[in-house]
Order: sequence, then structure tokens, then C-alpha cells
Amino acid sequence: MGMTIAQKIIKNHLVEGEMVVGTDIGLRIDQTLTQDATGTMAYLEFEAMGVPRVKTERSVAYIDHNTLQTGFENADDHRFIQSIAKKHGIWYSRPGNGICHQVHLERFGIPGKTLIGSDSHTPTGGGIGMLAMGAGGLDVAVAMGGGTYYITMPSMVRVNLTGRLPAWVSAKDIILEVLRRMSVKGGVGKIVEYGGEGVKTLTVPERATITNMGAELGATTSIFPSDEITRSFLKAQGREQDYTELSADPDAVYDEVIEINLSELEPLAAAPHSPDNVKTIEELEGKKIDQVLIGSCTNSSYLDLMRVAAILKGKTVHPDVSLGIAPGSKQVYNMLAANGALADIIASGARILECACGPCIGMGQSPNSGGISLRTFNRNFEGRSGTKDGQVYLVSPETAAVSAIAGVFTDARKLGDAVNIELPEHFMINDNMVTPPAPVEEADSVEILRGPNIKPFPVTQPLEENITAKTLLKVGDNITTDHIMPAGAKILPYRSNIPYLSKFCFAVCDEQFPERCKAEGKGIVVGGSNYGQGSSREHAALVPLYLGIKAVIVKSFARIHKANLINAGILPLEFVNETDYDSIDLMDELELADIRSIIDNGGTVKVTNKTKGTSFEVSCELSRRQRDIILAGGLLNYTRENV
Ligand code: MIC
Ligand code: SF4
Repeated sequence: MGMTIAQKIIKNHLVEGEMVVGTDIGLRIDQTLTQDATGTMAYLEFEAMGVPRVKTERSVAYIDHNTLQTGFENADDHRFIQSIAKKHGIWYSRPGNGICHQVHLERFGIPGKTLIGSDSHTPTGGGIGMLAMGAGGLDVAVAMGGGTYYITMPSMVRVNLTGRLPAWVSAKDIILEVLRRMSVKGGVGKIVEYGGEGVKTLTVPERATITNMGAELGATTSIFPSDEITRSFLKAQGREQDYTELSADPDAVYDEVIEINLSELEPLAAAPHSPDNVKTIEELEGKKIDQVLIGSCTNSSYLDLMRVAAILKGKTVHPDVSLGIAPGSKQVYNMLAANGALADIIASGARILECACGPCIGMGQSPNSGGISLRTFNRNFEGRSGTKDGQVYLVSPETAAVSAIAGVFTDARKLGDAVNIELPEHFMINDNMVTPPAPVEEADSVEILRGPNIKPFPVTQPLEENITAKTLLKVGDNITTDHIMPAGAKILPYRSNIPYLSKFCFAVCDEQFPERCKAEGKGIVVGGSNYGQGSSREHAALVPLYLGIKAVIVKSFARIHKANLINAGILPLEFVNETDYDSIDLMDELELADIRSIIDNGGTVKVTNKTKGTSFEVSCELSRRQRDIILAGGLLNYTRENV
């Protein structure tokens, strides 16, 4: 039987298990990446494992999230990561070099290789045919140490692209259309593979926009074939030697097929507060806007910004609109400066930001109260912009730029004929902001520089025999890790300080939650479906762990968050009958008797609601290895015991 692209890469990297959908498989990881907001924790964990040198083919540490530096914390963390990278064989991309996913695609990604990154948008690498997945910091640390990365073997979705995008309709509109059809939970347990004649009409940066935002489907990853277009991209990056061809076999079998005719697509937007709340620009046309932001790992490539520059050329940003632009990488920034496009952008009145995540993660540029903000980013979760009632719409760079000039939602197709922007034959290559690691013989003398912000991670205990604890929080469907552990300028600098972070846990849903946890000492969280979607931040598990959360009972989990809970030693439980969710109220006392032996031996768990005098069943779907991790009290304990 023929194979899909993803199945071929999985087969080449399979070290444990069989490729049977829904079962656990272990993969060999070729490359890893970290960013600074999850990186400090990942490197502390790597250190705790005691491996002197990374065992991957390439590991890169990027600084792109915490670049606001309003106090010593960020700069200290950067120095820590820089020193630890130098010592342990990791390449270091300095602040100013760009957003991890954009830079990795340009300079390091290789078709057919596996990549895991401590950031949920790592699937960007699927744009050049990598099997690239987001993971928790601890999983990345283990992979750096040469350990296996475990996932559940996903089912395969094929998105069949036909036709060609009309003028001013963009790759962003393709992924918004996929999100409209599949929803933010439609991709859970799946790999989304793109194919069909339409693929040949899309450049690598366009493909990467699509695989990047595939994270919002909840998918394990998304992937494109590696073809002549991939080859010319790599060649233009001076890396033609990294090219290999990769395509699905003609008789490959997919579990699901989605047909999209590119010629029929129109400009779209994801309306507040979810990436799958998709509307057409036509529906929104004429609505007044306050802010436009162009950038983020989804839409900040050379191609994106050249199109934006062409639209802004000779125009002025509307007097009621603030336009901010953050190029994705130094390469992009430099090329725009060299060819004059940056001058057109500046002349229009745009506010140029550094090439980093910036406003995408609430690091500055929060909109005005109730302000309508058009962003080319990938997430519009409530409060993520830093303004609780900010109304964030996710749009293409083209829609963003024309709307910034008009001051209202505007359909870019009004501009008439498309501007033809070609990818350059040679990108400007200058890796002077990537520092290589110290040679092995000098590694011992490299001193690790630690600032006072870096606190040890919470201690975990082996699973107890019985758990009795109160329901300290009850939340609904689609809870994001931004709800569990918010980011933004005020909190992000403390990613290495779990005790401090704990004050903000679930602040968006219930400000009293941390206090309640402190008062009770231990507790259980109850939630709806797709719990933990969004970011890969393991802080969304480590902070609840610190606050004494023993178990999370929900209708269903998002992939990375479930893995992070297991790694932290918190029980991830799912209702057998979803209606039992309704029977639990805040502060109800729940009892999980004999839980240790049930987890060890498998089977459903009976939960007794001691307050209500009722009981219900929950399942705990874990592989043997995951059971052992939970029994040991988390992956670090497990690794210490087993390695
Ligand atoms: C995000 O887009 O939410 C982030 C910030 O990049 C996160 C990582 C983090 O929380 O540090 C992600 O997507 O994984
Ligand atoms: Fe950075 Fe935003 Fe991309 Fe996350 S989604 S990596 S915050 S640019």
C-alpha cells in the first residue's frame, strides 16, 4: 500500500511501536528548536538530565519572545540560554535575528527530517516537507539528550488543492478556509497533508503560512511535499544540498479528504476570539478599525512584506489607525532595507518594530479599550493582545495593508491587478547573528550565567494511592493555555520563576483561583472539550502542579497540553459520559480511590463526588510508558529512575 509524505518520514524515524493509528509511537528526532519563553525551563531540565552534549543533528536556541526587557529578567535569561547553548552544543540565534520559525525555515530546516520545538508553531517547517511538531520543553530536553519523542500515531487528512489563488487572495485565506471547515479541534490526532495541482502554485513562504497556522487546528502537524519549488527556495538560501524530493505515493490512503478550489477563495478573517470564527471580508467591509499589525511567524516573510510595501507605496496610513510592522527575520528586514521597500513602508507612516514575536504575544502594542485590531497573526484568544476587551481579527497581510490605509475593513481585490512579487534568486545570507557552540574540548570551561530570576522547577511526588481533593475550578470548552497561564509583557519575563507565575494562573477565568489553591493545598480542575489548546507552554502544567493540582478532568484534551500534564505528573482524565460534567460544582469534593493501582493496571477510574453523594467514571488513556511517568511523578523523575 502506498504511503503519505508524513508516513514515509515517520517510517524512517520509527524507533518504537507500529504505525497503527491511535497507538503510541516513538520517533528519532533530528533537529530541535527552543525559544526564550519556554527555553530557560527546557535547558534547566536538560541540565538536570546531566547529558554533556546534545545528540541531535542540529539544535538551535532562539531569542525572539521576551525582547521587551523592562527589567533585568529577560536579559538574564538570554545570557543563561546563550551560555548553556555554547556549553552543550546548541546553536544560538541572538535577539534581533528574528522569530524562531521564520529563521529556522530560512536557515536550518531540511526536508524529510524530524524537528520538535518548544513552541506550538514548530509545524512551520512542514512548509519545506519536514515532520515538525510542537512539544513541551521537557520533551525537547529529552530529544536533545538523544531520547525518543513519543506521539500517538495520527490519522492522515489530505487537503487537495486545485486551481490558483485569485489576485489579492492569500495563503492566509487558505488556512482560514481550512479552519472554517475543520474548527480548532478538528485536527486533534491528525496530520494535515497538502497535495494536488494547486500546491505547485504556492511558494515556500506561502506553504509555511499554512503549516504554521495548522497549529490552530489542533493537528499534530501539517506538511507539504518537497518539490522543485522547495529546491529553488533552498537554493536561494544557499542550501541546495539540503534538498530531497518528497511526495505522497499515488495510492497513498488518507482517512479524510478535503477539497479546496483555490480559484474560488476570497479574503477571509477570523473574528474574535477564536481562529475558527471565520467571516468573509465582504461581510465586514466598511467596519471601522483602530489598529493594524503585520508580522508574527505566520505572515512576516519577504514575500508578505514586499506585497505590503507595494500596497503602502505612496499612501498614508489612515489618521485613526496605528499600523505596526515586525519583519520575521533579519534576512527579511535587511532585504527590504536594501531594495527600498522599507523606505516605502516608513514613508506611509507605519511604526517599524524589531523582528521578534512582539505584539503577537502581548509584548507591547496592546490596542485601545474595545479597539478593533487587524493582525496577520495566528491567535486571537481573548486578552492575548494585552487589552481584555480588544477585538482581534486575523487577516492576510494584503487585507491588513489596504485596511490600514482605508481605516475600515477593506477587500484588497479592489486594488485590481495583482502586483507580481517574485521570490529572489538569492536571499541575502548573513548568519552573523547565529553563534556556533563551543568546540567539545572547550565546553568544560564555559561558565553558565544564571540570573536571580531563575528559580528551580517544582518538585514532584510519585502518584499517591488515593486522591481526595476539591474542585477548585470549573471551566468550559476550548480553554487555551493562554487562559491557564497567560503571557504578555507583565508576566512573560517570569517564565523561569514558577512561584511568581502562579499568581496569574487562570486569571482570565477566575482571579481567585491561585488563592483558593493556596488555601486548600491541593485540588482538581474540571473542564470541557479541547482543554489546553494553543501554546505548547509547559508552564500551563508546571504552574498548576506548583499550586497543588492533582488531576484535570475534562471532556477532551489538546495534544501538547495532555503530554505536558503527564510530564508534570498531573493525572489527565476524561469523562466517560460527557453529561457527568454538569453534575460537578465548584468546591465539590472528589475522591479517586485506589488510583495508583488503577493507573498501573489500566481501566476506568471511579470518581466519587463526596459533596453530592454521586459517582461517575473517567478514563485515563495512557500508554505503558505514560503510566510509568505518572506513577513516578513526572518525566524528570521517570528519566532519573530509568536512565
Ligand atoms: C504562542 O504563540 O502562544 C507562543 C508564545 O509562541 C507559545 C509558546 C510559549 O508560550 O512560550 C506557543 O505557541 O507554543
Ligand atoms: Fe512568536 Fe506569535 Fe509565533 Fe508564538 S505565534 S512563535 S508568539 S510570533
